Amino acid sequence: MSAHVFLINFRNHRDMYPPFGIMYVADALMQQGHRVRIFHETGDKWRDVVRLVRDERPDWVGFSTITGPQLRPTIEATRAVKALGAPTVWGGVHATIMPEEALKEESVDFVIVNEGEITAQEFTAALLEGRGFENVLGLAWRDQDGQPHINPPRPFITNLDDFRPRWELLPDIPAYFLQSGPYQRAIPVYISRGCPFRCGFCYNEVVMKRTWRPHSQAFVLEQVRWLQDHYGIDAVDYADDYLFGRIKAMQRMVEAVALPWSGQVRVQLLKPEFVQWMSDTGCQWVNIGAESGSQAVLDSIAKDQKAWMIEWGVRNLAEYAPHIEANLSFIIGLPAETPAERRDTLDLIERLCEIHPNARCSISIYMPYPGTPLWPDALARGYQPPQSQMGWSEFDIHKGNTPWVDETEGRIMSEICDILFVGRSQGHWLLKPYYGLLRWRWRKGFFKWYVEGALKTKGGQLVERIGFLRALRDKLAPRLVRYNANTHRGPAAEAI
Ligand code: B12
Ligand code: SF4
Repeated sequence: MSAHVFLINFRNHRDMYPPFGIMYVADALMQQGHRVRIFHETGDKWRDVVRLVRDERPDWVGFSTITGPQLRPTIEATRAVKALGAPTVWGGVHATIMPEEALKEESVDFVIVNEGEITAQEFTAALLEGRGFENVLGLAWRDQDGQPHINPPRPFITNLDDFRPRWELLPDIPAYFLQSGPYQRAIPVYISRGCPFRCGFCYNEVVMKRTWRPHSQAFVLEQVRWLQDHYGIDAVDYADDYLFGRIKAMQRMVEAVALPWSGQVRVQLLKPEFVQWMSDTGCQWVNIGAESGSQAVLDSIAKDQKAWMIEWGVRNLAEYAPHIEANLSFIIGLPAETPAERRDTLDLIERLCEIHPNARCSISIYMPYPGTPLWPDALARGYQPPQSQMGWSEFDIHKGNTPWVDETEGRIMSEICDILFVGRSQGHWLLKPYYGLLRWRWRKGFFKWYVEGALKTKGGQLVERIGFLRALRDKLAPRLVRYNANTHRGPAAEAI
């Protein structure tokens, strides 16, 4: 008996990363002869997907979930699919960290917890054969009386190579190309799972249990060569949580792939010799979880990193491989952070951007996730988790999510950081006073009465409504402002 399955991942308009989770689950199902369709759509397209469910009547419909705004279209679509009578299944990190909560959303029939490949196979078999679900490891479900059941967890897949991401199910692979330095056809690949570290805010300790598993070199090479032969990719972006889970082995992997690359590194790796190796092997950019400029905050989240190393690592990059772009991410509003420690982070961001012309520093506002090591602390400090799945969709790393970060100030801080230190926008002399004001705010840590932001939003809305003003803006904005188009994929007006 074979099933017809829809797997759906809603994305926001700026994110164009292949939906690896459902690409792997699709492979597991296809290996067993099932028919699978993948949808990777922006949230506003959810009705179109539901229309196809009505027309094609799949045996079950699966949704990939991440905590935050992406949940809203996921919930809308799940409700509509459920109303059509198709069984609904949630998977992905969000559903994994709160399966019982997810089942409280009445439209969710099943949750596949953690790695989905084998659980999806066994679940499909049980569904088609009309068997009970109690023996499917890693499945959460409701019985006929509506009682939730969380089955025992499924052990991790021992050989990652047993499953491969089904690229051929994506309708438009070139849509996932990124720019990587001078290379225009870089594509994300995913070659390991997990991370050996234990950062207190991260999903890794609770979901991946600090394990780290790579694909074999032969597997990675086969995938990359296929993408080269069929789509002419000219660089890769290693999308892994932590690329260098085993340093020497992964260096050999990068050398064997022999394509310009980007990926995650921790600052302690950035010794001169390592930076030289990165440069020699064609590294174009790196993502670095810097998190905080304060040692006390880093210790409170078990980052296992010295604060001075952030500046030291970025200095080494600037000295030995200045063409490598460093994307450093920071978290504001971690539970133990004092105002002075927040100041340390804001100051550090400014210094890093002075040290390295190719450093981009972004901030996220802390969001507590259930099960993460910091969760009990967040609750103890008065954080009240949302009571519904729609409530979790309000989470947003660009605004305050906890009682100790004001929602609006978080948003303002995030926007100013984006303009000054991610886009590194620079303006025509006419815009100088405006940028000066933003910089003053940053130095003073003053994120109230954001009049210039409100004026910009109102002005932007007006311009958007009037045809000739819109055309004028599109013509003038690129001349008035210089910004990093790679990090600011939106229109020029968003970078000002
Ligand atoms: C690449 C990546 C992105 C990409 C693309 C994400 C995508 N298309 O899914 C981009 C850059 C767009 C991105 C954005 C964000 N991300 Co992100 N991202 C990742 C990263 C590094 C890899 C995701 C991935 O491809 N994994 C590989 C696959 C194989 O694993 P998987 O997705 O977990 O899938 C497996 C299982 O979960 C399950 N499964 C997944 N989906 C489904 C669906 C069904 C039906 C079934 C049965 C099973 C199943 O089976 C899969 C195979 O075993 C993860 C960390 C990680 N390692 O997972 C963070 C991660 C998922 N991201 C995270 C976050 C917070 C975000 C953002 C909210 C951050 C932001 N900038 O706002 C946004 C949200 C984007 C959105 N769509 O709303 C968090 C999520 C935490 C949470 N509580 O949900 C993570 C875990 C990072 C972290 N360390 O905390 N992200
Ligand atoms: S190093 Fe990155 S992926 Fe690993 S636990 Fe820390 S935040 Fe998570």
